[in-house]
Amino acid sequence: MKEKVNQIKEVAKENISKIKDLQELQELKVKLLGKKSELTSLLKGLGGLSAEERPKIGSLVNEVRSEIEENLAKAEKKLKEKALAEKLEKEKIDITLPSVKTKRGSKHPINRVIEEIQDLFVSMGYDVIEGPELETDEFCFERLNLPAGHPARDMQDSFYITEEYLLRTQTSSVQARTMLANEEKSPIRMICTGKTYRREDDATHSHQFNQVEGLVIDKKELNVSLADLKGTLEVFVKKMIGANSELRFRPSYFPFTEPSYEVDVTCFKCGGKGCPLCKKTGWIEVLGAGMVHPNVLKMNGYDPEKYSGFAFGTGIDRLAMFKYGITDMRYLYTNDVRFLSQFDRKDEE
Ligand code: 2NM
Repeated sequence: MKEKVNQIKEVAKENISKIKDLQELQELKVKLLGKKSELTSLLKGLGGLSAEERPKIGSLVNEVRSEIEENLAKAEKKLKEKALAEKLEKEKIDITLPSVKTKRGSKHPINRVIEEIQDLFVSMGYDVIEGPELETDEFCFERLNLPAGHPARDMQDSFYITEEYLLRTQTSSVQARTMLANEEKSPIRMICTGKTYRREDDATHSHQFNQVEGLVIDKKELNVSLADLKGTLEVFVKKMIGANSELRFRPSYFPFTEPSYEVDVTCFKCGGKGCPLCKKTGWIEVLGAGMVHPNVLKMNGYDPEKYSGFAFGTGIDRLAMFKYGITDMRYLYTNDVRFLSQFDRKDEE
């Protein structure tokens, strides 16, 4: 009997060492340890043995059984490791292989300039505020001191959608909204950048363009003055156009400011000596500005006796053209990839 058990053990060992895959292992496990296995029938037959032999053979069978179980487990572990190693080898990725180049988009020059302007004014404590492009007559004209019939309304022919709604002709509608919405009538320091629309029909103007307009309002005793306006615009122009730029204020007219100015900057092409770009004047007009008209303050809930402020505005498209030396405005709108790809992200990486 003892020999029989040891023989089972040896045969099992031999068979386990020959297993090639997990399927075979499963089959062998059933054959060696299952209900119909030799070991199980030996255990079942223990009753026929003498009282002396029974425990000896019983414990031997159990010993062999656990030895077989252990060997099977070892074999299973080995097979699994082998399968994993094979899988890893088969699915190996060659990380030294050159990748397929993907084309990336680039930031549009207008958006670059917009972000630069926003960053600059945020650094001076301004809020950046957005507003709707589809505007009401009320905010686009009425509240900016351009009542119905005002001749200045003819200065820009607008895209009316209905009698009341139009595409905003200027971002100052957002200034009006900001003043009116400020219930505490607290000081304001804000800019608005965005698309504006005018019914232009000549070759040098687009019907859609981008503006930035700024507004500063504070208590009268704080005396927001023309000097503050000039200082602010100087910072703006030196950053956007050139550190050596000088400013020149020429009296002008806007319905929403009084006094009003057109602001020139030293020609960045000739440095002020005179060239075709500045039409030999040495100056290029870049901004409009002025002190906020008392009517505008009043109409938007600010008492002109208690508050004063300045405002300014300029076209972003023209600034982008100056900055990048773009000679034809249409490049900004026709989205030719050969043009756009020149504004890659080198300086942002
Ligand atoms: C300009 C020129 C001068 C301007 C005025 C205002 C408001 F609503 F606050 F009064 N916003 N923007 C303004 C003034 C804009 O653009 C050429």
